[in-house]
Amino acid sequence: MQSTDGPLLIDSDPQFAFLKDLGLNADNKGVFNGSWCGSGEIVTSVCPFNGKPIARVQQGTKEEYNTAVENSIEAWHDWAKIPGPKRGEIVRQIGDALREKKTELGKLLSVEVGKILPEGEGEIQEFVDVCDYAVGLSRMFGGNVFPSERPGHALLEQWNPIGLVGVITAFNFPIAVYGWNTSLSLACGNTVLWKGAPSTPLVSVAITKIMTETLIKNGISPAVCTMVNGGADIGEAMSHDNRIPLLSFTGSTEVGNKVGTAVQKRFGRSLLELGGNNAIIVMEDADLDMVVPAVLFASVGTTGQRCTTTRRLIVHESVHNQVLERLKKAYQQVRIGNPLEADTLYGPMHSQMGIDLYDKAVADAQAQGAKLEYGGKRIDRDGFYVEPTIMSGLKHDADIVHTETFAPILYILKTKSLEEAISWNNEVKQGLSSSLFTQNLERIFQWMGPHGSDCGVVNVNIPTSGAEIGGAFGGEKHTGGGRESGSDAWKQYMRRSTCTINYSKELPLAQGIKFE
Ligand code: UN1
Repeated sequence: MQSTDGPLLIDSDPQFAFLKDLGLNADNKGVFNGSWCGSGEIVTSVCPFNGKPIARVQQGTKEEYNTAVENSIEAWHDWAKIPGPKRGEIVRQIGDALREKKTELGKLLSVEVGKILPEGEGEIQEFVDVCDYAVGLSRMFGGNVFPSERPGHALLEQWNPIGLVGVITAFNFPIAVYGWNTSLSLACGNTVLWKGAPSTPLVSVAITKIMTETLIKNGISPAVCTMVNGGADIGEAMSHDNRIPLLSFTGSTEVGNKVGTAVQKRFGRSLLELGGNNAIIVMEDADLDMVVPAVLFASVGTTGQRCTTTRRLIVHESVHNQVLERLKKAYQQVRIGNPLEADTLYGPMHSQMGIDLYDKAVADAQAQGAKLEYGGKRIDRDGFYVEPTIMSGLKHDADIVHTETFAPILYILKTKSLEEAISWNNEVKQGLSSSLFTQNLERIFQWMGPHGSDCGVVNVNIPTSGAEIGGAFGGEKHTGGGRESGSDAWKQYMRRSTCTINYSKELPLAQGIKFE
């Protein structure tokens, strides 16, 4: 059980002393709106691997939120004037500051989110990588020049910053998702207001300290990166706030639907990164030595709490039993433990809520005809631990198979053909990530093409999770349609000005219209 009473780990447990090097204390102000404040509700961050309180954070009030918006917009006027490559230089320094603290920040993710160390550090690396990308981008976001149909005219486009970008992140990837939104926003000339999940307030405070220290060192208003800890009230205020032209939201489809509707109602822009129900398809010609570790990483990694986690494993009937047996053996070898310990591969779930969702899904699946192949129970130890779980025997269209449960549960399904497997891949409401394991070239191109996977991320011979930052990340249908990170995702953080300039002494009209 979790507890908010008792001594705070930051003061009482030497394992947690490193948090002070990240500028964290027993009691922290949870708002940065140009200066540190926070006079709202006090929340206690709870450590997922022992259920004990780490430190306290005081959230923001509506007034403090309002000041954050005002100050960040004021800071925007100067920030947007700075040439792109100079803004890129600041982003480069932010990347360096993160590199320096990679170990400590990775550990912070272990103690507050529950990630194992390599995955915690991987998340910091994702932010660092996207900073590098944004540095290059700051010299490259170019517009087109088109041939004008009129003599003495130039037709071109210029990309301009849009202003204040709101970023709402989920508990499971607070640093990477904030990172890819923020580094792109900054390079593009926007300022940022961040609201993290209420259960990861220490991450928000520590990262904002690094961001604002770098800004101050360069003589830039730190209100370029504002942050408000708060609950649904702050999130709702952001979605209705006309002063936030773009809102990036990562979280559930249900909440994302509300956010998207509210933002659309005011003709704002939203970037939605919502639920996934990702499948790996294994054909009979797949290299099973690659399939097993890939499925293991994608289903058990991050304790099943990535939006890209594999939840459905669709295996050709001729190799189904072999894959299942090998996978069960691999699951047996997963070292479960304290995520801070170097050889742990599988840590706790983030919170009690995750455990409740897990219990319910295991029971529902069994009621719908599932056979428990592996796991299925809570683990009797301190913290929020459940067994990684495999279930077979369900129909491809069973309710539970079509439900995203944010927990380490894998449903294995038996298929007769690639066509059938693709139709099952596509029949769920979500459309984030998907993978096909095959050696057959024809199948690979079928999978990538118009009658293949309908997801935003379409992989071959790699897991569904663990995307690189270079491509655009996001998904279709109930996943929300947003694309963040690489490729041309930056365009969403800017407004396009189509500019027609007449440098002649005549006034010809387009389409040859005479208006005399
Ligand atoms: C998320 O789970 O919210 O592809 C993001 C991945 C990571 C991002 C996950 N690069 O798994």
